[in-house]
Amino acid sequence: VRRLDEDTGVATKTRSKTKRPNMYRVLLLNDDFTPMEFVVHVLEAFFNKGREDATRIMLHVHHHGVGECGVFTYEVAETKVSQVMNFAHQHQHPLQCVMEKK
Ligand code: NFA
Repeated sequence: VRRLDEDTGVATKTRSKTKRPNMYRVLLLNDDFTPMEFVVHVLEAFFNKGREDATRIMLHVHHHGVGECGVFTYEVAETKVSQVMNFAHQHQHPLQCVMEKK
């Protein structure tokens, strides 16, 4: 958008301020050891999923190897990944959580 500075008389082309942020998918990866119920709990506790949705996503990961938990801005996605990785490690489960740019 062109803007004219009334004092200096300088016209400048500035960026329109509504810039959409880059978005990141947060993914869970399948493994052979993490209990299904633990994965459902993670989806409920950290991704605000209801029991039905959480179970559907867990089974998708179990059968396809990877599945989406949500889409977030960089900082939020990073926080989710850290929270899940810390929680899984605390419970001695090998569950992996990663993020990827959309
Ligand atoms: N595959 C795991 C099992 O059979 C369950 C699981 C699902 C693990 C989704 C990780 C992610 N116990």
